[in-house]
Amino acid sequence: MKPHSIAKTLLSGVFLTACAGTASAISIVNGDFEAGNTGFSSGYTYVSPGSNALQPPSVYTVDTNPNTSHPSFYSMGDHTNGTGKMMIVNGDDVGGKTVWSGTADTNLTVGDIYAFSFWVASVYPDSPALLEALVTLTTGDQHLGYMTPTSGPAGNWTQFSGTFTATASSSLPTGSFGLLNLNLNYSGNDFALDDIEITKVGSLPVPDGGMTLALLGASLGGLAFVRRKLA
Ligand SMILES: [Ca+2]
Ligand SMILES: [Ca+2]
Repeated sequence: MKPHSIAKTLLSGVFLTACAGTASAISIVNGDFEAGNTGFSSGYTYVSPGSNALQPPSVYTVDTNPNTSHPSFYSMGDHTNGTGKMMIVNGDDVGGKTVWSGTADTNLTVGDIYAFSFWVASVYPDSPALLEALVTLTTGDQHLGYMTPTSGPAGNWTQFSGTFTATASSSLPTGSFGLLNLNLNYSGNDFALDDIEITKVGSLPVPDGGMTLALLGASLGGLAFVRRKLA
């Protein structure tokens, strides 16, 4: 692990401990897809749901059952309540396209720590997708992690969650979030997304004397120690 990574881990751990109990949800615009094909953008081509609509690769729809739009896709419900809508994607075999990108509907607060999360399910047994989550702040794209859904059985939803600290200036307060698919297989590579959310999980301590400052001092001291040891 690089010194920088160790330092970030140490700081996050201290801050989260100092601010336990502050978790709260912030909505991603249409993150549950119940409003249909609106409130987000995609580099893929939208198709209306219907027989064989979800082929060839690089297309998506928003609907209640993947099997409605591809005869080989699972018959399954969404994650929200089992009968709602989800984004259903036939993964592209050419790289570089954003599968989904969207924004929070509430301003982020600089210094707060957030978890970006989404649910994903494979809708075909072969070659599950490899999704990369990014948050874009004024400082640029920040990698949040990778997620591969378990292939089958139908409706096997799994959740990704990655944390970041809002360090950008207020010029992009809501941040923006993106999902890429790094699996470029033509066959298989089909998946559904649902319930994309952002949750505040902690914050930088407010300097108020006493315990908070003591924790901050301890964390910075630890950081300096790690950097010295690994320099
Ligand atoms: Ca849904
Ligand atoms: Ca496919």
